[in-house]
Parts: sequence; structure tokens; C-alpha cells
Amino acid sequence: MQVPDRNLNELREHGFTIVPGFLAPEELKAAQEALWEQHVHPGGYECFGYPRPAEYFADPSAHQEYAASQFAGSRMAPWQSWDLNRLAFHPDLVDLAERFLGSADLHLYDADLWAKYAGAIDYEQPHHRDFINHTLVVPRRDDPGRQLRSYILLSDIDEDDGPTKIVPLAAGAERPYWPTDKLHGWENFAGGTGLELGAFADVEVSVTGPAGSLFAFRTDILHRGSNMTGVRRARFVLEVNYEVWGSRWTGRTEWPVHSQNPHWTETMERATPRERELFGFPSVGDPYWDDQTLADVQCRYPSMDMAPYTDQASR
Ligand SMILES: O=C(O)CCC(=O)C(=O)O
Repeated sequence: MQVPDRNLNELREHGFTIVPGFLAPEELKAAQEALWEQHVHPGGYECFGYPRPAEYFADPSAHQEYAASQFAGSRMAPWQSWDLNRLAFHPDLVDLAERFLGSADLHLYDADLWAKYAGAIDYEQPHHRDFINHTLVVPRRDDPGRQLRSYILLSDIDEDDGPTKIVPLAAGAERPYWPTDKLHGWENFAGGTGLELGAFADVEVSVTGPAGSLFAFRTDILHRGSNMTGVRRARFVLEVNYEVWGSRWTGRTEWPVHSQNPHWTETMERATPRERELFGFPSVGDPYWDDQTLADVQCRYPSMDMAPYTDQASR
């Protein structure tokens, strides 16, 4: 669904918004089924789906990898299915990013799936702001909305499923971007904010909602991951980050590094020229396109429809 203006206003004023029913039921169902898919590709390249919750909880000791760290269930795109990959550039997410960032020249600068299983590890985090690993510097206070973070919830999340805890912008505004004292260890998580555990307990908002909801937030907002307190609960989110192309000091990933993943080829082949551009693929009309590049890119992406680029190159 198109994100209503009132959610966009919330994002601007409070630093976050939650949009229930963002995904259509069939999009959600296809993405949920795809979470468990596994593929072994020619050459032995394996794409692992996640264990279904019933499978995981039947024997957590068989899935020790999820106990290694809070982030052990995080997997960067491209993933094992088009039904997941396409959500990273869902038209209504791109539309929200364009409206929030005020530009159509968008860079999809990171996309990850993140699975958490109750009891695997303590998922609690200190409060932090995410710009710490999305920029080399800090957001401008007079123009902070230069990056948009989002989670598409692929499972229902209630209070017992380790919801993200958000501190509305006004409540956290007085806290400095950067601590003045040197912090160590866990206190230094995500750059450290010097905040005592339990701070903001009276104003924090839990990001709960049915699967298919969208949670969008800014990189300058204080928040934290919380532990999963329910029994046999599993939480799945698809995380996507957008910014406007341009700044040399922001971002998180270089897509060419991931372009040998077999699902990259399919993703590029099935995406539209506009969707490919979000990853940095040359636009229709870019001087990059000529007879040689058209032919060689077609070899790299055999099922890609090159006509939009060809028409331009032959003008
Ligand atoms: O998983 C969550 O709910 C939030 C995680 C988070 O804030 C982080 O890892 O930076």
C-alpha cells in the first residue's frame, strides 16, 4: 500500500513510523515461504534458508550458529528468492523513500534479512543511533533526514518477540550524538551514547505489529533492540536502507562485491531499469551504453531485456 502522508509526517516529526498492512497478503505469504528455501547451485554455491521455527525449537542445539552473536541471523541481499529480493525495491517503499528524501535519485545502500530465535542469545542492546555505521561523520542537525532505514516485518511482532524500542525524537533530542567520555565494551555498542540501561522506559515505543507491517525510521533516532521474552518465538525482518546518491561519506555496502551470488543475476534480470538504478546499475541513457557494453552485459545477464538501453544507444 502507498504509505499515507500522515506516516511521512510522523517520520519527519517523531523520527519513525509504523505502517500496518504495508505488504499485500500474497506478497507477504510468498516472502514468508521463501525464508525457508535452500538452493545448491552449479559449482556448489549454497544459499541457506532459515530453519522454520518448529524445526529450530525441536532442537536448538542443532542450530548453534544463531547463538554466536545477535547478528548471526543477519544475511545480506541478494537472498534465495525473487519473492524476497523484490521487497527491497517494493514500489511503495521506493515511493516513501522518494518522498522522505526529496529526490528520485535513490541509492539502495544496504539490504539484510534478520532472523532471531528466542533463547539463542540475549538480543538486548543499549540505546544507540544507527548513523554510527551508515556514515563516516554525523548527520547535520539542521538536515538530518538524508538516509531512510526500514524494516518490513515478515513475522508478527508483539511485546514478547523482541520488538525494537524507539525513543521519539523530541524525547531523545537532548542527548548528544557522541558521548564525551570514552566508553568501553558493551557500553560502546554502536559508538556508545553513554545512556544508562532503562533510560527512556516511560517514553519508549515498541515496534509491534502484524507481519507485513513497515517500520521506517531515521538514522538520528535513539532506539535499541530488545530481548525475546516469549517462549519458542522467532522474529524475521527484512531491512532496507535508502539514501540519495551523492555523499562520499555515507553508505554500507558495495553491490559489485555481492554480484557473484547466483541470485544477483536473477534479481538484475527481473528488475526494471529504474529498479536496477537503485543499486547503481547504469541508467537508460547513460553514456556507458554502446554496442560493446550492450553485447557484453547481455552475456553477463542472459535474460535481461536490453531493449531500453539499446534504443538509447542507437539514437
Ligand atoms: O533488531 C532490532 O530490533 C534493532 C536492532 C538495532 O537497533 C541494531 O542492531 O542497530
